[in-house]
Amino acid sequence: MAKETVLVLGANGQIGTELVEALRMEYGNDFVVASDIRKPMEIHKGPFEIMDVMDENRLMEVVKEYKVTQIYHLAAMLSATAEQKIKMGWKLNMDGLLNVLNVAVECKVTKVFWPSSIAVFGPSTPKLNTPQTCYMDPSTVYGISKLAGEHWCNYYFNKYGLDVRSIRYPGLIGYKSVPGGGTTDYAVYIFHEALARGSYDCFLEADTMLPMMYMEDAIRATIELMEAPANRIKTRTSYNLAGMSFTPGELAIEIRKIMPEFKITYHPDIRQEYADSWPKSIDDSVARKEWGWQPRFDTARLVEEMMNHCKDLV
Ligand code: AKB
Repeated sequence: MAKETVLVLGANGQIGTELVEALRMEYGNDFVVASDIRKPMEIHKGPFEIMDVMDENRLMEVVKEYKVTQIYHLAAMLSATAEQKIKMGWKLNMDGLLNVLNVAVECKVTKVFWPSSIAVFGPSTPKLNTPQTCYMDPSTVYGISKLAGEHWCNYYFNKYGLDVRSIRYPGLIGYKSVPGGGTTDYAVYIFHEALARGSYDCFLEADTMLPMMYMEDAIRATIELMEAPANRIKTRTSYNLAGMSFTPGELAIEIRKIMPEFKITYHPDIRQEYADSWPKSIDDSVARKEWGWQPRFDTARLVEEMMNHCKDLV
């Protein structure tokens, strides 16, 4: 196998923290360059570069210096934050992606990964078992940027032959890192609060069903997609991916199986609107068929893992 050098942009974020670790196991510490706009809290076990993805020249410099062959571009503003900072959210999510795609073509990077989201769907999209291809009318800046980004990926594939691959992540839940500025974040905070205080005040209604995934599944899916033979990747916008679906009320019931005294209250805020516009469950049959995707974690197993691991953090 040809030697790969991987660059991860947004390495300090929720996905980046875990992805860098997994990629370093796969490719070796020295062959995975982590980068972010700030130094990480923990010292990375391999190369780290401070970089703003908005700076195309600096990106080009780093790609050339390390002879990067693959880029994972994770730097983005999530749904709730982007609604507060509309222009900045659009600029970071769009210009950042275009910089990465341009540099990848210019420097002959062989593969690019870019995350899309269930936020590409909107109020007119079928809510149950949302198909891979259907009507999409995103109602958040984040969702609009992700839908446009999917089409930019497809454009670069068709026009320049750039091997760009993408997943529409559902809400991601892991214990190694915390999310920031998203709508599905409640499903991470609930575990930390349950263990710290025995209770959680949820910003979504009890019956708000959303598609979710345990981080271990999401990281494995990402690497499996990137390592799949190119001829199996027929979808160059982004793949639907499902793990599980639950409501805050159902999650609380699962937590009570381990912690019977756990209490939950509900005070929905503006994020309820974003959640209400998104699917409740996802049809990922295209990803299963084209590159063999299979989730391993259901809600019960996720709760068990999160309660076990988060208790060491309290
Ligand atoms: C968010 O809530 O904004 C993200 C997402 C669904 O992409 N987790």
